[in-house]
Amino acid sequence: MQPGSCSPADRRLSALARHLQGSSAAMDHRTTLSASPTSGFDAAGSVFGHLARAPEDPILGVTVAYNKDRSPVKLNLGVGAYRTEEGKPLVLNVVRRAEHTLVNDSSRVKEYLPIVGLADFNKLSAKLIFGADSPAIQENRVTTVQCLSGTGSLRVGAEFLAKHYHQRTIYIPMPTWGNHPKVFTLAGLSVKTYHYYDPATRGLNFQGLLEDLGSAPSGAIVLLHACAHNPTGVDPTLGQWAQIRQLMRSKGLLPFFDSAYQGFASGNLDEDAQSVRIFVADGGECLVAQSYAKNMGLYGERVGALSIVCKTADVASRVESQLKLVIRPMYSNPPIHGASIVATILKDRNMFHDWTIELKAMADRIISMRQQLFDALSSRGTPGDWSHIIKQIGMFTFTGLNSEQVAFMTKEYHIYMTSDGRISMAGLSSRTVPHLADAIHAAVTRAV
Ligand code: KET
Repeated sequence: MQPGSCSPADRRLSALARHLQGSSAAMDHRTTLSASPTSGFDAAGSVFGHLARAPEDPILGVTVAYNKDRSPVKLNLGVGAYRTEEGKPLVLNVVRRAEHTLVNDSSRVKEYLPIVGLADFNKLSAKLIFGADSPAIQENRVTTVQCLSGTGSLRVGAEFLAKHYHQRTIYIPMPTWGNHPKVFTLAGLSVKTYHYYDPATRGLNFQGLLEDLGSAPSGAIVLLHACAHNPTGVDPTLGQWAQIRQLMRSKGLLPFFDSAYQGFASGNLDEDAQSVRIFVADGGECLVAQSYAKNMGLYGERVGALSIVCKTADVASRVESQLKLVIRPMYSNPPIHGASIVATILKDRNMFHDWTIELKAMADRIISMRQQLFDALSSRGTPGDWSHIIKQIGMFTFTGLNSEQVAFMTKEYHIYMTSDGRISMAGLSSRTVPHLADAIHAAVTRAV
């Protein structure tokens, strides 16, 4: 497929764009209506009576449905959130320690942070993703702003690009995290897709990716998952990353990395940052959105960062001045607590070390769940090749189960997952693997 030609995914994106435009047009219309004292109200007198009920979010809505289920065997493999072997959410020990340090420090106050957030947090976040010895950091060519987790970082980056970058088209992989097209479209970018996943091999469609990016218009923005691609669990090899970089730089395509899983793919923070570092090493420009939701388990603290690597220190400081104009009217300045936890851990050698151990333990538990699920399906003789369960990496397995099979597993086995067949391996435990394997076996042997 040529980029620009109309694939089903592109058509869905255009429909989303039309829908979003339609709702603002409708809003203008209603503004006019409600100015009249006799219209804009429903029978009960509500000015909002005309609203249709919106569907639940495809990922977070899975948790809503799960919470309503009263079955004792119910299992939530929807949202990408780590659970222990006991199926409980985990607060890392190192996070507890950092919080104690913060609470016991009576010199700490609750003043507003600057618009760009906590200075230490920003510096240390840049080092974490680009490497402590990164020339871009040493040359002050990187501006980093604290944002509301990964999503907020993507949104601020997208708003900045829509306002100041000459190309408004962003290419996202197909498939990708379901929120990507919405974040970018609402920020004012026009979204197109590039081939990424090959359902036949359950691996990377590298040829399709190269062809699509090769025919993208010069200057287009390209969204890349730094590691542990969501939902497929399929990443390019380092050699393939080198080729992607070469192609993108030769065409002047602008990389926008989404790094939501640093440390979760391999268990090693540096290894999982290699894709980003390959791009930064050539001296070119790029954007990176970082999240601490998964790798520090700080989901609800909403802590992340947007970094923009520029050609010169002077450009970077002007970019930062403009980022402040994007952030100030959006949420003024970011919250202090989560960023303080991260900064406390990243700047203390011992705490940093302890974090890497806990992170590796989470990554290893996920890898062991992969093996256990694969073994459980093999021992049941479940039809099909399930080796992708152990080949894919990161938090998710893209099982290949279709939406009917997923619906069957939810109805009959109380197993909750997104309708595209993605399961969060982090939500599994040795205790629940047999139940999931039974459900998959039944779904592929009995369901349509
Ligand atoms: N990028 C990717 C690729 C991603 O999977 C997520 C979250 C985010 C960004 C945003 O994370 P934040 O919490 O804003 O730092 N994904 C999981 C949760 C969600 O959908 O919000 C998920 O896919 O289950």
